[in-house]
Amino acid sequence: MSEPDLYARLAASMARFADKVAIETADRDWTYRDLESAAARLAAVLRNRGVTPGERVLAQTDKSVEAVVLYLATLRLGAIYLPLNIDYTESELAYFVADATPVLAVCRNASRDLFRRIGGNALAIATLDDLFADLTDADASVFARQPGDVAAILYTSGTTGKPKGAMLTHRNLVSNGETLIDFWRFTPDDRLIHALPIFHVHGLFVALHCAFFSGAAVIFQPRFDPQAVIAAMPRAKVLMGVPTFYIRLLNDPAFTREAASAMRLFVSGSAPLSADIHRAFEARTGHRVLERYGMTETGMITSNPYEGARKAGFVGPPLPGVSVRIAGEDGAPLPDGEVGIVEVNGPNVFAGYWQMPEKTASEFRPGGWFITGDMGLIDADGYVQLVGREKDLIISGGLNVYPAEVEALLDDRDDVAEAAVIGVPHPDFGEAVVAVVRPSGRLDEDAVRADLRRDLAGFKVPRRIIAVDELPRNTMGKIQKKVLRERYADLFAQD
Ligand code: MLC
Ligand code: AMP
Repeated sequence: MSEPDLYARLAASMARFADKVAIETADRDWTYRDLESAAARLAAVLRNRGVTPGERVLAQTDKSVEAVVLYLATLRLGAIYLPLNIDYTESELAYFVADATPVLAVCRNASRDLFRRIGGNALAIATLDDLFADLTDADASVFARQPGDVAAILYTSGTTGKPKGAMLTHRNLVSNGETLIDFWRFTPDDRLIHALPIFHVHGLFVALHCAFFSGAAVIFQPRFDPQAVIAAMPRAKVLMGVPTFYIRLLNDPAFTREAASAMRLFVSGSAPLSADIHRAFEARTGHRVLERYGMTETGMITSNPYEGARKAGFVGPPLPGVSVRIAGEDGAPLPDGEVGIVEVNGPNVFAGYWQMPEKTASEFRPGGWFITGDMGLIDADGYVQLVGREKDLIISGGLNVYPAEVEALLDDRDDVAEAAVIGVPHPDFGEAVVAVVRPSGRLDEDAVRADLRRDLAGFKVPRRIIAVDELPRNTMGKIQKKVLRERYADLFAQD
């Protein structure tokens, strides 16, 4: 059989498991037939609103099954899905709209005017309610795509410059999904607790595709609430989360060995799971969290084994079909055990950044090796251990913050002479964003944070803004962030 496109792969599951529950919410159950039928009819509505194959459909919506149907309907039309964090502000959104030139923005009712301002005449605007109110019996036929065609664009920020739209192809998403359902032993009997946002790789592709490709059921929760997750566990089998989920579960006394006894698998990723949390989780529940490593540009790269040693502090060997090597700054591969930059190759690696051929070229080595910017080593057992990042990136609660973006806004202010934004250890978020600034006048920390919040999504706003007389510099005059990270390492330390 030829390689299916993503919609064909999903449609095969939706047909095969038609009578099974695909998604369970507090209000109703959706069978796979319900999903397929809604996607087919919503696709007709999208087509009437001007969506054609290859065009971008922007989605900035609350988490709902209707939003999942929008994703499926977009794929059915052969269009490109472009999900965005609900927390993004007007200036952030203006960039994405200008860069990706979507034909349709699906947004919250409260954001209509905003999208009208930034979108101009070429952008159609609708809420999910608008679109669903237009559903009729008419459906749109499936537009088949080639494996190398783009299915989705997900924006990731950059160390310098503007966010980049990672183009994920049908092959990327189908191959990674197939690999994961085999590797993590998904079956139609599984039930996955879904408490992640659906605008990132983790909640949208890893979690939903594992369930949908295997005909499993999703227990769909609007956001991560430890009590709701614990309440769902007796009838669930799998949880996928960022480390903050596991930290918060352990902080809840209701999370006991009994509460977790029906579960077969806890997966963690998107940020480092500390060895301490891994061990505390095992001591509490008897389960060893299965940590895996991935990236927007590559999908999932490595995973600890389902059977076999799940090593605390390691992200496991490369997934089947995925190749990983450790390289020096010059791209020369390093022997096992040596620390270098992690490079990845395989059918999971993205097609490049949307309309940025030069940026794309600079992040690949010859032969298709993608430079992740993560630092790591491969041990004698073939397991990857991540030891840090070469890229100047902060990961807070599984969400990425690039210091340059925050520093640029701070540097623009009259009351700030210069600023350095760093990540420091945080007991809940893993890392927290902190700004260390040299003021050029009176500086009111709360006012600065409030101003930043107007331009930045909440998770990017520094938790603390610390005024200092002088920022430490090396002999080249460059700010020494390492010194600052050490100085403020205990800022959020728990007693
Ligand atoms: C929310 N806030 C955060 C935050 N999330 N601040 C720092 N870091 C975060 N991660 C801010 C909000 O803006 C708000 O600020 C305040 O905290 C409370 O918001 P909230 O919505 O109540 O927060 P909460 O529900 O507690 O969310 C925390 C969280 C959530 C950890 C549950 O962020 C989450 O679900 N994270 C998962 C992200 C994810 O899916 N990452 C995968 C990326 S894919 P204010 O000021 O507005 O009040 C990837 C590849 C891979 O990395 O390998 O998977
Ligand atoms: P994103 O750009 O949101 O896709 O984030 C990808 C980055 O998240 C990777 O480059 C890593 O730095 C980080 N990451 C993902 N999974 C893990 C993990 N298990 N351990 C450590 N870092 C991780």
